[in-house]
Amino acid sequence: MKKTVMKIILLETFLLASAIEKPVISVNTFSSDGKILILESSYVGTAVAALAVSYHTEVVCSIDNDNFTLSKLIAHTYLVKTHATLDREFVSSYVVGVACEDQQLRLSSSVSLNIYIADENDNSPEFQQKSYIYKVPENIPIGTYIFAAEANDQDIGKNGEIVYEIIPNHCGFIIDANTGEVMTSHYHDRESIAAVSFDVIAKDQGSPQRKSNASVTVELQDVNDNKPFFLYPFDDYQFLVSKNCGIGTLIGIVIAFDIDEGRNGQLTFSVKNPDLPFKITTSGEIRSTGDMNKDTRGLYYLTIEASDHGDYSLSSQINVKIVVTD
Ligand SMILES: *[C@@H]1O[C@H](CO)[C@@H](O)[C@H](O)[C@H]1NC(C)=O
Ligand SMILES: *[C@@H]1O[C@H](CO)[C@@H](O)[C@H](O)[C@H]1NC(C)=O
Ligand SMILES: [Ca+2]
Ligand SMILES: [Ca+2]
Ligand SMILES: [Ca+2]
Ligand SMILES: [Ca+2]
Repeated sequence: MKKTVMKIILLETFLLASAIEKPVISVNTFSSDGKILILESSYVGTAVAALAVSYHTEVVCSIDNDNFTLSKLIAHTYLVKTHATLDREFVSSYVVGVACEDQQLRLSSSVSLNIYIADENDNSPEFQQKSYIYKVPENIPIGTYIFAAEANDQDIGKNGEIVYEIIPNHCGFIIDANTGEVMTSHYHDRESIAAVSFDVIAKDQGSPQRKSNASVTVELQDVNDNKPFFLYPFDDYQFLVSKNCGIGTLIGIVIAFDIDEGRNGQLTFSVKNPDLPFKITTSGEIRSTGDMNKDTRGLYYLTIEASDHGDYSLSSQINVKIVVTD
């Protein structure tokens, strides 16, 4: 009698043990390497993995991340689908738990899914500034560094790899395609063009390619690189002055010009023959400083100089004759 009872108990234990297996969840990732990778632009409802669940009676499965849902495809098979739009630049991977519980036996199993969001080229490079203004002296050596245009792209890999260029490419500046460093490639003469404008373009290497631009203006600062020149009169010009004219009489005017800017273009005139009875005013008027009635020479050779006010002053001279008439 005792023996039989033991036997029955053993048999029941054995039966229960085989029935009391937990649900078994196996994951199909749709990829050969077992990794779950989904493009960030995938529409809501895209399946990312399938789960095969084995169980004995009835099972209820749940997912612990509201960016994904679980939907039953057929008996024993569930699909994990996206339930939100994804943005790799915001969240690049998720760890999602799925648990399945056998409803009668109250036994559950769970799996953890690592879902990686694959990058798409959905961001353009962005410049830190939309426009740049720099001032540089004119005629600086070719190859002088001006500034580095810097753009950032939120994407990764080729999608975020930036190559720079300048448009138009013959504006006298070049850009390092990789670093964005802008340098001069010509001499820039302020007297020809006072400011040079161009665009810098940043292109990513994604497909399709995305790009953006920023405008650059380089203003050329004046350097005193031009001598004054005389517009009037020409060299050896002959002015006439009557003997009867008094001190301070206007004998003639000279006109000179300097194409530089500011002090570099402002002029002062002087007579280089201090012993002669003539002077020149700031406005270029040659006037007598002596009484021409007492003149005995009849003819004077005058050297007139125009000098600019640059730090290293430049000057030009002309020679004129003054003939004293009766
Ligand atoms: C769902 O995704 C959003 C970003 O798209 C994130 O802020 C949120 O934390 C995610 N939810 C969970 C439970 O991970
Ligand atoms: C720069 O961008 C503006 C608009 O953002 C566009 O109008 C212009 O044509 C672009 N310039 C170049 C050279 O691509
Ligand atoms: Ca992206
Ligand atoms: Ca990009
Ligand atoms: Ca100049
Ligand atoms: Ca000058």
